[in-house]
Amino acid sequence: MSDTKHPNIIIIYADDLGFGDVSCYGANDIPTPNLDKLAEEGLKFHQGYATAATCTPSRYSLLTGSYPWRNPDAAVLPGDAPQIIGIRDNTMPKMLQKVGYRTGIVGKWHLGLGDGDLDFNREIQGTPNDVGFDDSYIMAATNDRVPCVYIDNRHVDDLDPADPIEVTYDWDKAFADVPTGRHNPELLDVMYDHGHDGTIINGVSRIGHMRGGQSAIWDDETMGEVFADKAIEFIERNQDEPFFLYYALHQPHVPRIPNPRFRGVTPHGVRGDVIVEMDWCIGKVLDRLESLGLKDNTLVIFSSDNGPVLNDGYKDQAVEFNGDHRMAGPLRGGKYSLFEGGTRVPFIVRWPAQIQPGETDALFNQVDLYHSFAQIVNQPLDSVEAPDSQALLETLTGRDTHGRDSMVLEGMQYKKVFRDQRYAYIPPHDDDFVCQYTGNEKGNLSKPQLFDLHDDVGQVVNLAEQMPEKVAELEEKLQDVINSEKTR
Ligand code: NG6
Ligand code: CA
Repeated sequence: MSDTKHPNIIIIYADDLGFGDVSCYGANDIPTPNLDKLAEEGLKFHQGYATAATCTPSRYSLLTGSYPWRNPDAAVLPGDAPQIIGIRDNTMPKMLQKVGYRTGIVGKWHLGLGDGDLDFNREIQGTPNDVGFDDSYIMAATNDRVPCVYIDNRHVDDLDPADPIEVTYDWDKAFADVPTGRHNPELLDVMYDHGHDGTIINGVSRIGHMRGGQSAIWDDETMGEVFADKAIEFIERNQDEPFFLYYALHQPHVPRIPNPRFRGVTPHGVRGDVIVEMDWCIGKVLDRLESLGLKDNTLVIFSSDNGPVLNDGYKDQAVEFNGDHRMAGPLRGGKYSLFEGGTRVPFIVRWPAQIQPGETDALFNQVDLYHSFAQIVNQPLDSVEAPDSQALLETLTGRDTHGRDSMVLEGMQYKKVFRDQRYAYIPPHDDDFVCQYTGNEKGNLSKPQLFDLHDDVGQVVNLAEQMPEKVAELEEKLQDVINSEKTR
């Protein structure tokens, strides 16, 4: 049984959901009643951050307690990439296993699989099960990448051995007999825009190529429900012991393919519709938690892996239907961005037994969950464990309203921002200001940028020339973190 030293823990993690994308964070015409209820019953953070503005790096940090740029492999991965968390590495679920938790992941993984010779037709070595999860039911990478199949622990679910799966990300090795978006656009339900012109699965071309595995191919329209049901099964199976569930939703990442009953429920086309679908899935899981009598002593955390984007590879009319919806709320930038919209995301924490409902301005980063959970279960961390994770249980539970003094955030490809309690400092970076594919502002400039977030949360006025001492101070602090030993 759980007790307040061993509450159940559920991390609900959206994919590409922006700071302003749910109704409790200001999206008035995207109804998210289940998240609104979670926010009413819990603590709503105004300054909760993902560690990076893309997926793999943020997920890496969440689970390892280490900044992603410390690991050169922590970049957005293809679906056949080797696992980037080593089997001997410390992870949040391993730490919880040590104190008796049952651990599970359902949904998006995107941290690689296998150890270099990945074969989807065999038992896979190098899965979430090898880095701390007792149970896993996942997609390998993203819903726009092959292989488009679910993986149940170490096996592709529903695979017919007579129809093996082959996967490649190399156009030179593409399967001549398999239709692609590039060569067979007449077969598409949704036209690709950039990069997503490989194998056509369910009328949608993906990044990469796959052949075979027909019985195992997922149905995009039911994916939300499949993951919600698997999450519920995990909770039901483990209701009598403390459990940790990492429930990683695929919404609202592209391709956005809502279940038909959610089509048209918002004025914002498929992007709005899949956010409402996401909220419904979360409600289904949280309702079951409540009906099992587990709500009071379960710590539920809701957040997102990075900021929002409209056109991320398909002409799905997200751009046309966005209207005046502000995906990142008052923040500048979105996915891929060094500006606040890249990493500041919805962050809600509910634990009725221990947390008073309310709101907080405290600075909190998802990388801190590891150490903060260790505080709850009273598990000491060794000297190299979760090196960037701060012990912020008091902040997480609302008793402290300050949080971190500072943190390093990542835009793309290890490019960094230094954030203290008041300022965001973006060093000079030699790269594009605007992302050529998505139109999102990545925010790179050849000169330093400094923003006062107290007075200018939208990051309009660059103070760097006016405040050279502040720039120098924050640059030095950034270098200190970069050069610090990877120990605590
Ligand atoms: C990018 C893809 C984008 C998306 C992203 C991963 C192109 C041009 N863009 O490389 O569509 O798949 O990777 O998203 O291919 S994430 O949320 O998993 O980081
Ligand atoms: Ca993402």
